Amino acid sequence: MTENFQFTLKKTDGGARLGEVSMPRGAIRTPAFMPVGTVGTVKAMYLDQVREGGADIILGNTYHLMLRPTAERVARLGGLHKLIRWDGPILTDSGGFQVMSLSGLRKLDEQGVTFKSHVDGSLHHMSPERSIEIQGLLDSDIQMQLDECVALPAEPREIERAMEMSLRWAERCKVAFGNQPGKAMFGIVQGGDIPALRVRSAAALADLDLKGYAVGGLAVGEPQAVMLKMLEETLPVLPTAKPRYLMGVGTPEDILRSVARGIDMFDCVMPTRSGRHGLAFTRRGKVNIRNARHAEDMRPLDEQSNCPATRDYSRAYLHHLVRSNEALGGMLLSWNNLSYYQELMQGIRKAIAEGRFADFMAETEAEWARGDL
Ligand code: PRF
Repeated sequence: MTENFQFTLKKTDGGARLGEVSMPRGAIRTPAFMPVGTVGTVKAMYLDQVREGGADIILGNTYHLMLRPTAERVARLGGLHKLIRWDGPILTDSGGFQVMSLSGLRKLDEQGVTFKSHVDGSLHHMSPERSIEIQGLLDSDIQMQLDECVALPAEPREIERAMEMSLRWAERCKVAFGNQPGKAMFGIVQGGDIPALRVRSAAALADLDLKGYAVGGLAVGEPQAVMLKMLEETLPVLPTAKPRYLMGVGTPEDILRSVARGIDMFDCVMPTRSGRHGLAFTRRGKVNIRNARHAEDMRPLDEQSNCPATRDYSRAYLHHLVRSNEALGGMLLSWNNLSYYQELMQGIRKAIAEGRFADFMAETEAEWARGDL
């Protein structure tokens, strides 16, 4: 742990990078997967389980928390860490992306975004400065610039306009954030599926000399091959000495392939959300526990796992719980899934350290392809 925010690149193996972010609240081993705790809870999980599973950092959302319980209330209560009982680092997303996907009526212009709350219909305005102010009230350790993410496919003119505005917002967020040695504000590369725009965005953000960089605007409707191509265009333009975070991604396969191209941090609702819907991620690929073939199967999902949800509970019971819409079903499958994701990240880090990431990736994908046990 250090007083300053610091990134150490320890080793590279092909495009893959092994590193560590250190900051006052703890260290983040990279490549890292950050479980999503949108409203101050990683849904259906105790934070002790999240920590024990191997998470060094979790995510929170400005959009949700500003509406309820409100950033000011969180600040009065002593900050997000104290409120939710997580003493490690927390990264908060800036709000723009969630406004676009969740709120009703919204208007976006140079000043920011005006939107209607999905909670009570009230009207709110968020500027780049207000987003940073809220993230500060939450006491977030890694704050994200306000940006505009355009869903794909989109018109090139529209992608360019949003990317240029996001760059101007990055500058405003940098000023609003100021100098906070133990914390960081990351810029977000936009530019849709257009290589030249991605390069321009990454180069302009690199000039701002931020503490880290996210790649946004991907996994928003384009094929995986396009996403990977955009990473190949973008990452060489970003400084190697700063962490790179791919926002909202993804499947275990997306993660492996993005690590291979130089991504250090990921977040995604997939392990928890799909767990609550009965989908289990395992060493042998995806398993839909609702399927009738599990109804009388007393074997666990994977007896070789260290996670109790994976190793100790029968498929028959998980099947019954999920089919009965019981809360415990979602809890056990979220636990299984987050454990699997963290086990994957641990395997990735070990493989890079040993200089055999390409082999690890091939072996892991081959295991998934063999299908369920
Ligand atoms: N911007 C922000 N948050 C995000 C995204 C983005 O582009 C994405 C896109 N995959 C997920 N979360 N601010």
